[in-house]
Order: sequence, then structure tokens, then C-alpha cells
Amino acid sequence: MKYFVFGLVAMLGLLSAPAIAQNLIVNGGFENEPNYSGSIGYSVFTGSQIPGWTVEPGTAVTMHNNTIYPFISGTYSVNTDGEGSFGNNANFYQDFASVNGQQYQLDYDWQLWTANAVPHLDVSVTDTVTSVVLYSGNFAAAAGTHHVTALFAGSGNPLRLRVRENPQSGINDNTFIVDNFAVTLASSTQLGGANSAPTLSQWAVTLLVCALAWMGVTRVRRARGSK
Ligand SMILES: [Ca+2]
Ligand SMILES: [Ca+2]
Repeated sequence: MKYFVFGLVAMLGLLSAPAIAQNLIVNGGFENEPNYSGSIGYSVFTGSQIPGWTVEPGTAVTMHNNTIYPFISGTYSVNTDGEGSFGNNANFYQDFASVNGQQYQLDYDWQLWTANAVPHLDVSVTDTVTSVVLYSGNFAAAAGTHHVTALFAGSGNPLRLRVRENPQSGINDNTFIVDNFAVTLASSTQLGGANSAPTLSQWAVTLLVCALAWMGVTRVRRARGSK
């Protein structure tokens, strides 16, 4: 009986624990940087040097660590100026799968380092098949650290999260720091479509398990009492 109660408590604990939303973006906080060699406080990356991300040809991404230059959280954050490499600023992206009609939540942080009029930070989510823009955020320089949250619906096609300066300065402008990109499922139910059947909430499942367990305990007691 003791083990039964212990197992029941453990099961209920698992059921009632809040679900942690899985981030569909790989290395969204830039904390996995095997190519970082910045004894001077930063590294400049191109191509596929940032795990999970692709840097467009002819552009570069500046990676700050948390020692000398501005950063947002963790050990690494991106500076979108890319040092003005090749006469351009950062333009990099990551693709992720989507389910048609599923609502997704995009989150990220950006911070102003140096106020400059020309460059804007531009973050977008685009359908890689139809080129439809599902989310677009474009920010002029503004003091402080900013958290952005936005919702968009999946199309069933791979989607592309892109981060760039647009318009860009083309020089080492030291304007925008970005970090903590995340795409998560916005809810457990889908918006319309064939798979929109309602599902039992965690509370409902927990209540159901409680009721079944109580019936089991009562039966065990009755059986013992009748001996
Ligand atoms: Ca980080
Ligand atoms: Ca710079």
C-alpha cells in the first residue's frame, strides 16, 4: 500500500508539473559557440560557423562574449553590425518546420549599444516555399533592452527566421545587440484544420487520475476489511 501511494504521488507530481515549451530554434541564445576565439571580447563569424544558423554570403555576424562589450544574457550575444565586413552588416537565418494552422510564439531580446540613425534591426519569419511573410519586426535605435513577443500561424512549410539590419549602415556601427531567439507552440490546440479536436487539459487528466486512484484505494480497503 505504501508503494502504491508513493507511486501515485509521483505520478500526480509529473502530471501537474508545468510543461516546458520546447524551443524550435537551435542555439537561439548563441550559447553554443565552438568557433569562438575572442580573446579581444568578440569573434566574427560567416557561413555556418554559428551552430544552427546560416550567415548569408557576403555578410558576417559579430559575436560578443560577456567580458568587454555589451551582451544581453548568458556568455554570448550577437552584434548585428558584423563589423561592416564586405561592406555589409549581419544577415543570417535559421529554418524550422511548421504545422499548418498551428499557432507559434516568437520571442527575442534586443538592446541598443550606440544610437545611430541609419541602421534598423529587422527580424522576420517567412514561408520558404511561398515567400509569404508571417512576421516582420523593424526597429529604429531606441535606448535600453527590449523584449519582443509575437504570434504567427504555421503554414505546413519550412519557415525561415531571419535577423539582419535593414536598412543597413554597411559599416562597423555597433548599434544593435540581439539574443534569446525562441519559437514555441503558442497553445496545445491547433487553430482549425483536421487536427483541431479538443484535448484533455492537464487539470482534467489529473482529476481523472485522482478519481481512479481513490476508487482503487477504496476497493483495496474494502477487500482488506472483508477478510
Ligand atoms: Ca546569449
Ligand atoms: Ca562592431
